[in-house]
Amino acid sequence: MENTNNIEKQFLARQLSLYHDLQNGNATWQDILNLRKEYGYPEISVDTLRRSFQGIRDYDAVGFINTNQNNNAAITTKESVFTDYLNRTTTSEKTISVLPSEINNPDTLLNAHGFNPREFELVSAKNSRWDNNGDGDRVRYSSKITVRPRKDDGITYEDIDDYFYKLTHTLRDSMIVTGTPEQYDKDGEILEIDLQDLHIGLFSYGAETGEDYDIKIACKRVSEALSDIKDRTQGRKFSKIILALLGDILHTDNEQGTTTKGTRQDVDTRPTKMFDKTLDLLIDFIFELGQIAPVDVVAVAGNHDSYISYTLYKALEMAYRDEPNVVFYNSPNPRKALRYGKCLIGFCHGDQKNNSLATWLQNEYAEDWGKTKYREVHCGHLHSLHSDMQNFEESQNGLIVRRLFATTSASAWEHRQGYPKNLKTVMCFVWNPNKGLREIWYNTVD
Ligand SMILES: [Mn+2]
Repeated sequence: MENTNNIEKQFLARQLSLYHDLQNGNATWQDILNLRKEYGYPEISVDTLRRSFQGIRDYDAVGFINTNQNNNAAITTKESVFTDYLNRTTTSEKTISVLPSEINNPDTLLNAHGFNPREFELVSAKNSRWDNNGDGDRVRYSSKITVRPRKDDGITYEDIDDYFYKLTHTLRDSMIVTGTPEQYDKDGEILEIDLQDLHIGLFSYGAETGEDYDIKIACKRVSEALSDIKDRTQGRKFSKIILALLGDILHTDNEQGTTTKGTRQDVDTRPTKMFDKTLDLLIDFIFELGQIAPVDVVAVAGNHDSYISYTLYKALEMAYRDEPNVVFYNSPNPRKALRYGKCLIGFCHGDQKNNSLATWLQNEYAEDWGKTKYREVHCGHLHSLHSDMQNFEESQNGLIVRRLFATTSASAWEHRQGYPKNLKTVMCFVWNPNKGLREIWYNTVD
């Protein structure tokens, strides 16, 4: 008997719930008839049913019917979603539980019905307070809303926030290799790109030296070289890109506008700005390379920037700390080497004693030396061919040493010395791990 009683209570509760839905326009008399049928009650006509509710209607109208009973938990209400494709609207009907103060907030209603407020806007809403059985201060409502997709130009405050957030976080958010880089082939060749002697921060007055140079020009040259390099990689695949940062990327090392050892320089601007612009430039540079293939960044200090370059490289490494396809070789050691198959490439700035340029690699990387057949040392520092070491390229003792060109212009001091004008070029080397060096690219910008 107890059980039968519970079922009857459940029926009565559901019927009452439907009756309230009906008054709110969310149910029909036929829904109530269907419910009666489900519980085994004899069929009656709609008219009879309606009349039978007259008494309930009277009591309910003055609040005598308390629906806030324990067995209301058994009440199930219908949920429905109807989409009108012609008018591009969707009508959702369900029981929601929200704070009474929020019931007129379109975003609250959209969220409660499972629509993203940034994608949909509210066309109409009808909410009938049901009971106080919500969570905490929340109240349950029988809710029916009609929504439509926002137009494309429907910009929200969140969109604006997003836009500015992305401006400063673009690189981190859309990071390089969410999948496989576009031109990656594990059996492909290796592209080495060398940046050295950019001397970002150097100021040169064209009337005095024949050629203007400042931060803007410095960064522009690097960007131009990069787009040239990207053009040349079109249709090709690489297993790896090496970005070698070989020192004197920054022109000065301190607030006094001098090199590390204290030689005064002609500077374009504040050292903080020099640092910021260079960091942005290199973050962008690596980002672009990362679209092509995984990147190894190997970095050494120069004689102009031996301290500040260390912080620059560390900042760069931090920018890519969550990116497993960008690997940094960033120790403070001024000489480093990387081995790929039968190739061993040594990197240094080039300001050490000339007679050690051709010997440090076999001394400091003896094991790698023994395992390789093709060995080179790449360095910068002199910007061009003038030097004690007369040749741009020297081959001796199973090693080729290459002095690389730079993209910087001459300072007033260098111009006065009469040094020859440089070829302004970013040099690239294409390596085959088994066959050694295959190509040298000159990406000349000016
Ligand atoms: Mn140098």
